Amino acid sequence: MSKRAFRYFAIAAMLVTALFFPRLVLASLITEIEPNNSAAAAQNIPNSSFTSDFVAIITDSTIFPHVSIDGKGGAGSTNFDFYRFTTAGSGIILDIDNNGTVTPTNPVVDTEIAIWNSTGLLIGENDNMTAPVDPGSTSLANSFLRLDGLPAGTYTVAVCQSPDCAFSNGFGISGTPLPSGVSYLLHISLIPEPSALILLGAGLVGIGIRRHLKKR
Ligand SMILES: [Ca+2]
Ligand SMILES: [Ca+2]
Ligand SMILES: [Ca+2]
Ligand SMILES: [Ca+2]
Repeated sequence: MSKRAFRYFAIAAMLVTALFFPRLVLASLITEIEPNNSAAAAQNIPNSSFTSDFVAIITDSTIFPHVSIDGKGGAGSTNFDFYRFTTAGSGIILDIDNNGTVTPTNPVVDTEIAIWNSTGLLIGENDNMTAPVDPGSTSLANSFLRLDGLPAGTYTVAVCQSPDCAFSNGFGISGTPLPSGVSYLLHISLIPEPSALILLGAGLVGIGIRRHLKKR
């Protein structure tokens, strides 16, 4: 193959990949770092990793800053996955997606998730999302949780294998971790304060008016 032909081939391959495997072009993808098996060892997700880039499988991705974590199951009876992040906003969305490949060794990821505030108070948990299946998932067994009206602060999230997980105050968790061979995407979205959304809307309207006036 000539150099030029190879270049065209490489570009075509990239376009096909971007078209059919959108998970590979997630705007902000973080790889899970083990061990993260307890709240004390939670993986810190820095604010700098949240973006507002468009991602089709994330709710209102251009409005809500979001990050995606490429997580994996593993060996061990206490191998839960904990993540921690800080928000100045008023709401949080936690969205588990199958990580693209559903195979015999990576079947539907039947997760359970939980979230605690900075004092260890359990403020939410979910096993299965309610229908319809949200974008990025192929099964209702993927977890999805939206919480609104939260104070700014630091929050801790855990991922566990359904159906025998139990969560409790004080970052308590028991049950079965996700097994080896399973991979998942955890999208975390931060919903801004309503006042910030109004400002954002006003800004967009302003840009629209400026463009309109320029055209005239
Ligand atoms: Ca893991
Ligand atoms: Ca872990
Ligand atoms: Ca999803
Ligand atoms: Ca589930």
